[in-house]
Parts: sequence; C-alpha cells; structure tokens
Amino acid sequence: MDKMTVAEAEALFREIDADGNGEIRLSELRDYGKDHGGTVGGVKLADFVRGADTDGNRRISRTEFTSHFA
Ligand SMILES: [Ca+2]
Ligand SMILES: [Ca+2]
Repeated sequence: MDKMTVAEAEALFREIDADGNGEIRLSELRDYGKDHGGTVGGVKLADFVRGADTDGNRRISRTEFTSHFA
C-alpha cells in the first residue's frame, strides 16, 4: 500500500474519530469499517489495530494513527 501524506492520514483520522475526542476506539473503527468493507485505508481492521496500536491500549491515538499511515 502507498504511504499517505500526514495531511491525508489526519483527514482519515478525523473521519473515523466520530466523537472527535482525539483517539479512535474499536467501536468507532467498526462503525467506519461497516461502510468501507471492513478496512481502514485499505488495511483490514484487525491487522490495522494490531499494527497501529503500538502502546497496546486498544485505542488508536492521533500519533499512532499518523505514524502508521504516513
Ligand atoms: Ca473517538
Ligand atoms: Ca494505542
């Protein structure tokens, strides 16, 4: 998969972070995935969480998200 720019990654983050609290919960990911074939930025949800949640707290912070994609 091609890398995104930081701006693209941040735009996607805001799209998924439905309540706008600055971190993505698994429920927000699932809601997003429902409309996008179970993927985030072309990556399967489960693989995305495993790869992006570097501190293992089951939430994706903005930093984790952008450093995963950009
Ligand atoms: Ca959120
Ligand atoms: Ca995390």
